[in-house]
Amino acid sequence: MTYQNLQLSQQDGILTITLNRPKALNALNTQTVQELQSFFSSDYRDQDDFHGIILTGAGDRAFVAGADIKEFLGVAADGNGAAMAHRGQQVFAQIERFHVPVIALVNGFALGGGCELAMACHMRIATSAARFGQPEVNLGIIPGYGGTQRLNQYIGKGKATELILTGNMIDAEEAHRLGLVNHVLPTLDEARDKAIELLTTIGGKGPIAIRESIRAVNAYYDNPEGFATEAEAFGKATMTEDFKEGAAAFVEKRKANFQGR
Ligand code: CO8
Repeated sequence: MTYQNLQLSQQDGILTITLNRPKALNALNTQTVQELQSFFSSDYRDQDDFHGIILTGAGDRAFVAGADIKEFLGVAADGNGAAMAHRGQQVFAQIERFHVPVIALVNGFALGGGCELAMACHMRIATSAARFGQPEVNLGIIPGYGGTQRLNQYIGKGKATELILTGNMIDAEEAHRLGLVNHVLPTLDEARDKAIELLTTIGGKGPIAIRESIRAVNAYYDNPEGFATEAEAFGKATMTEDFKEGAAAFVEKRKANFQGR
């Protein structure tokens, strides 16, 4: 399969997948989500000659700045919000369940769907320039790709609720302190080296042990009801005037004026 928005390169058994829409800060449009689905849809592939994946964003500004607001405004307003969230959740679950470790290498913004994508990976390594957040409330909506579920898992309910309700961003050091990020390194090269070091260590272990460890760790957090509630609530929020106002305010680069309807 050839990809439009994903760049794949492989070295020493480590596959790097780069989301490549730097002008839109690598925002996740439908095409990109479909390409991620296509890549991660297989369970166990005997022919794979890689033992770990680094998932990263192109350019020096962002990992992923969220779902592509300009694109999903039209689709979600047609009443497809819940279905869109559900589809994205399934793709992110494929990443979380992938049989080899996937490390998010975060250099810059990981916001909204971007933070959710990083959280679906098995580990996160950030540069000092990384910024994390779930700013959906600024658009009059809520996280839809598992953010309300996985942020709790990493940083606990109190802090997760604060970030989701305020839309505030945190820097890499705070994300590390809270447990959202595994390691923070000053530069992208150092962060990449750390990801390679971890994946190389893991690559020396038994592949079946690694695969089954991933499966068992995930089992502890398996909560389909929470994800279903999120998709339904996301859909509800996309049907509001507040969402139209929030998205218009983003495009017009101004503060939104929400009316609660
Ligand atoms: N979608 C589309 N375009 C984007 C996005 C985005 N999420 N983020 C940035 N861009 C574009 C900007 O529109 C701008 O384009 P242009 O040059 O044509 O005006 C370009 O990228 C550069 O961005 P800025 O000019 O805004 O750069 P700044 O340095 O001023 O600000 C920020 C950087 C802070 C990252 C700012 O761009 C921002 O706030 N972006 C939006 C972040 C956000 O709200 N993300 C959450 C989106 S909602 C979401 O992810 C929901 C997930 C679940 C969806 C489930 C169903 C689809």
